[in-house]
Amino acid sequence: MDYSLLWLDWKRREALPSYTGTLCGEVKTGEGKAALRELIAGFQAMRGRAPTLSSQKESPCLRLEELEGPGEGFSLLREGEGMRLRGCGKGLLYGAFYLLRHLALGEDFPEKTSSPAYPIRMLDHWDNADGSVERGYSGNSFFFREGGPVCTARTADYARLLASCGLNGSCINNVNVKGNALYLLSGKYNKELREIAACLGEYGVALWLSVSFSAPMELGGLPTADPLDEGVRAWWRDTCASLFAAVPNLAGFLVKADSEGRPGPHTYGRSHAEGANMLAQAVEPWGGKILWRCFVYNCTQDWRDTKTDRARAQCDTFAPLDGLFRDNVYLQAKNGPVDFQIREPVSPLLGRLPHTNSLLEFQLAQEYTGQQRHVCYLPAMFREVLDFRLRHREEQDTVAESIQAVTAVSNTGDDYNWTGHDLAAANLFGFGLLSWDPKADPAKIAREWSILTFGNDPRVTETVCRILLGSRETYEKYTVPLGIGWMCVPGVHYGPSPEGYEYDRWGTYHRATCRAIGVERGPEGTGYTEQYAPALAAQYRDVETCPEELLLFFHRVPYSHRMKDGRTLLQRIYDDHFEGYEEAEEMARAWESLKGRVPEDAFRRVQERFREQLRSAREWRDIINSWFYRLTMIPDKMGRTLYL
Ligand code: GCW
Repeated sequence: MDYSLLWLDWKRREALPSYTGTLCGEVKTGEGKAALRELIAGFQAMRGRAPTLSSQKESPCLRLEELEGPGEGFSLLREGEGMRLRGCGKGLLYGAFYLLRHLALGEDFPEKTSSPAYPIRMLDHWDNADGSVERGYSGNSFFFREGGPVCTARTADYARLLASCGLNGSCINNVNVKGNALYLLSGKYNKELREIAACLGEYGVALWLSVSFSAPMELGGLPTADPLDEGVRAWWRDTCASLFAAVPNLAGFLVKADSEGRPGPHTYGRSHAEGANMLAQAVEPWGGKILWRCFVYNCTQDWRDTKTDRARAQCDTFAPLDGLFRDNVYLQAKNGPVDFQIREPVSPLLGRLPHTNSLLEFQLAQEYTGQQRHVCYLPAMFREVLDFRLRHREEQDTVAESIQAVTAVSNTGDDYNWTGHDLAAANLFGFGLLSWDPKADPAKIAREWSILTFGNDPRVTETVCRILLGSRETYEKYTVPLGIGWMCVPGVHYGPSPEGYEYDRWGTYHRATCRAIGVERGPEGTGYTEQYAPALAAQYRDVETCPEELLLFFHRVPYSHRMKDGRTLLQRIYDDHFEGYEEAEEMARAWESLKGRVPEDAFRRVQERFREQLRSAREWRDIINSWFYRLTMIPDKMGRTLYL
C-alpha cells in the first residue's frame, strides 16, 4: 500500500463484545452494502477473525435494519446482548463507522441516535488538472494526473475516510479553474468523472465541480458570458444537460466569480444574484446546486488609499443581495472577513443572509497557519466560530444555527500520510465530526483521533492531546500578534515578513509607525464594526470592550496601550514571542518522549516536522521582535535578546 489508512487502520482489541461475531439482516442499497462491508472488515481486524453472516435473527448479533429513503440519520441501540443498527442506506453507513470508532475506543455498547446538522458537509480541493495543488502541502493531487482526472484505489479510500467522519461531498478541482480543468465541462472527461462519481457515491459522497463563469466563451466560443444573454443561458443549459446525464451523482458547481481576477457577472454590469441564478436555473432540472463564493474584494488597492477596507468588502457586496438568490444557490463565505488568518473575527456576512442559503468555508490546508509543517490543531478554532453568537436575534443566533451547509479547503494530497504532517490528519477528522455535529467537543475529538491513529496507550493519548490542544495559541504567539494578520512572506505565505504585504495591492495593511499600529475599524475609521448586529458593533467599537486577542484587528493603538493585565501592548508582543517559541520547544520535547510508543515511521516524520517548526518559530520570534524594536526603540523589559 503506498498510503496510510489513517484512522481507519483498525487495531486488535481484546475482549470485544460477542455480538461482533455475527451480523444479521439484509441490505439493499449501495451505501447499505458499503456499511456491511466496513463492519465485516472492521470486526475482522479488531477480532482477528471474520464475523459470520446470517439472514436469521440470531442472538447476540449486530442486526442491520435498512429503511427506504435518502435519510442520513441512524439509530444504534442495544438489544439484549446484541445491538441493532437502523437507518436508510446512508444512515447505516454513518452508524457503522460510529460503531466501529467507538468499539475501537473501548466502548462495548455505544448507543446513539443521530442525524447530521447540515445536508451539505464537504471538502473543497484546490487541485489543478496538471496534478499540482494550489496551497497544497501534502504532495500532488490524487484526483488529477497528467492533465486529467483519474480514479484509483486511493479514491475509494478517500471516500471511506470522508464517510467515516460524516462528510458527504467533495469538490475535486480548484476554484481557480485553469488548464485542462476547463474541459471537465466539455464531455472530454465524462468517463473518468463517471468513475470518480460512482466510487465516491458508494460511500455517500457527492461529486462537485468548480467551473469558470466565462466557460461559454473559453469553451463554447461565444462572444460573451453575460448571464442575461440568451445564447449564454442556452449554452449552460445544454452543457449541464449532457454533463449531468453522463455523470450521475454530480451534485452541482462551485463558482469563484469576480474574485482575484476571475471572470464574473460584474464584467457585464450584472449582480452576483443575476450570475448565480442563471447557473442555478441551468442545473435545476438535474437537482443541482450552485455554491457561489463570497470572497470578492478589490485586489488592486493602492496602499495609500486608507478609505477602502478589504474586511468590509464581502458584506458590502453580498448583504444587500440577501433574499434575491434562488433556492438552489448557497452563498459560500469564509469564516473570517479577510482570509484564513490565525486570528480573525467571525465574518459579519454570516449574520447578514437570513433569507439566503449560506455555506461556511473553513480551511484545513494551513496556508497561513504553518502549512502542515507546524502543528496547528484547528477544530477548537472551528468550534469557536460555530458557537459564535451573531446577536441579530435573541436566541438561535449562533453561526452554527445561521448557516445551512459547511465546507473546508482540504489538506490532503498524495503523500503517504495524506496530510504531510501526521498530526494534521486530526484537523480533517475533526472537521468531519464538527460538520455532522457542530457541538462536538474538540478535546474529545483529539482524544478519539489519537486512539484510532496511534492505539490506546494512555501516555500517548495524553501527550498527543496536550500537543494538539495548545498548538493554535502557541502558533499565534510566535507569529502574528493580536489579530493583525499578514506579516508573512508574500506569495508563499510561510515565514515572517513584517512589511511584506504593507505596500502591496492586496488590501492587507497594518500601517505601523514608530508610535502606533493597526487599522481603526470603528465608525471613526473604516466603519467595519457597524456591519455587525448593534450589540456586537458596540462591543468591538470600544477599545475597552473589544476582545483583547482581536485588539489590532479592530483598532489603531499606541505601543504604550495598557493591556488588561497592566503590560504595555509592546511588552505583550515581546513576551508572546518568547513564550510561543518556548511552548513550541516544549511540544517538540513532548513528541520525543513518545519514541518507541508510536510507530517508528510516524515518529520520524513528525520529529522532522518539529525540527522545521522550531527553526521557523525561532525565525518568527526574532524577526518580529527585532522589527518592533527597530521601529519603536523601546527595549524589552526583561532584557532578552532582540537581535538588533
Ligand atoms: O487566500 C487566497 C489564496 C489563494 C486562493 C484564494 C481563494 C484559490 O492565497 O490561493 O485561491 O484565497 O480562496 O480563492
